[in-house]
Amino acid sequence: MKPDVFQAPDYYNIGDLLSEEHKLIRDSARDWVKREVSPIIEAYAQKAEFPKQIINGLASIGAFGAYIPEVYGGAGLDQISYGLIMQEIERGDSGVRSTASVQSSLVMYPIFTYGNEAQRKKYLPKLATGEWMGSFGLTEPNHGSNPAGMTTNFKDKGDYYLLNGAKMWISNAPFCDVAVVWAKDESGRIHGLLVERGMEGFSTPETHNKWSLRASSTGELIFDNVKVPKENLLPNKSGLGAPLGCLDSARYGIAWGAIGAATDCYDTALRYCKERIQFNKPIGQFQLQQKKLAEMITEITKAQLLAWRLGTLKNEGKATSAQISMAKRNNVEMALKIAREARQILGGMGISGEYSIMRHMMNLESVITYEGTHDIHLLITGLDITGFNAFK
Ligand code: TGC
Ligand code: FAD
Repeated sequence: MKPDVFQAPDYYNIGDLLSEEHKLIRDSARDWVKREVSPIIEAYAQKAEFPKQIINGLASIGAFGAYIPEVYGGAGLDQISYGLIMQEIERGDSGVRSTASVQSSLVMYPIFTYGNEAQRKKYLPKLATGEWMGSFGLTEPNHGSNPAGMTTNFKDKGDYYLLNGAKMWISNAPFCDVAVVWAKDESGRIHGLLVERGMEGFSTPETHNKWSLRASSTGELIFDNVKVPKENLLPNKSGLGAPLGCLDSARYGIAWGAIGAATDCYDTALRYCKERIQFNKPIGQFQLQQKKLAEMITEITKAQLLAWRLGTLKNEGKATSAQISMAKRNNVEMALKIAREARQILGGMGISGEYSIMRHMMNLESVITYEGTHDIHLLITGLDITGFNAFK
């Protein structure tokens, strides 16, 4: 892969809206990605392996529990800082951002928000340093967009809960130390359970043959009569709203992350069009290539403003789930379209692993599907503005 010479576009001086602390956090994450992710990521994506050696570095830039209080090992930062960290990581690779999103928003967040003090103290410090890695099991083979239909269940056996069922498409599953698992009790109510590696009957086979998010490890969570200690149930919230609340946090991070992937594709295409000569001119002199680039920077700028405003609403505790859905949906589609256009600007070189564009493009095909598909987010907006539920 070519050396990383990325320069971040900021057409509307959105950087001026950030505090000095935000800029420091963004720049240290950006430097770390240049140093530790860019040189290795293409090789790991090609061999379909998560680069475990970057776990400590991810922890050091605050990627694990950015907004979790310091007393539990988190970085104690605000929501804009969390977004900026996700943006910079996904500039490197969506799969690496996935690992960080899951750890922060889907594992640490529910333990912090729905767990008791003993659970917070036991798990959060280890998750913040990356000593332990987590996964989040909501999706099942027959229940993806409709998690309310899940069949994974547990029975109260007096001293413990007996857990049975299976989850699929689970990021970090093959190497996780603890899984936040959503399952129904005997009355059909959904609860979160903390299932640890090593519990008898718990296995995590890896999912192979992915063309997307190849540098992220994906797998199943299988529960065959797993005896889960009663103290491993998250006590402070139950019902579908509990996992969906975690998704709000992860979807918010993705709205920022997608900007990172888009800016990497745009920056690569902009540089290439000034250097590549055809018909005795740089291809950037042709109007058709300028149209592509002008539209890209316009869409990136709109997405940056959306993410920043959403971040300020989140900091004030005012962001609604529907506002988060709109930003996730818009920004991921924006990034995917930009990746496709940027790939064309590079011609044949666009498909080569010498450049990051094709990897971003393939990754974004997962990002547009997970954490609620593009269509599900449209229906969430539709419900919010009309009051009519078109899911069912
Ligand atoms: P519905 O009846 O609408 O809601 C059930 C309860 O949940 C509440 N609620 C929410 N709470 C918090 N945040 C949200 N975003 C919420 N949306 C709904 C709601 O108020 C209600 O509460 P209560 O107290 O009245 O019971 O539920 P529904 O069954 O009709 O489903 C609605 C729908 C389709 C929007 C929802 O099921 C959905 O979002 N489906 C998409 C599933 C999804 O996103 N799965 C993601 C799996 S995790 C993942 O992909 C990780 S990838 C990680 C990575 O690698 O980065
Ligand atoms: P389906 O729900 O079967 O949807 C298929 C199509 O039907 C989609 O286009 C969808 O939009 C459409 N559709 C569904 N319902 C409706 C409707 N009511 N109206 C109109 N159209 C509809 N899950 C986790 O729990 N944890 C993870 O860590 C995780 N990581 C993932 C990592 C990767 C790489 C991938 C690909 C997925 C991951 N997922 C994870 C699962 C992801 O959240 C689901 O794939 C996603 O929610 C969609 O579910 P599905 O694949 O079953 O598609």
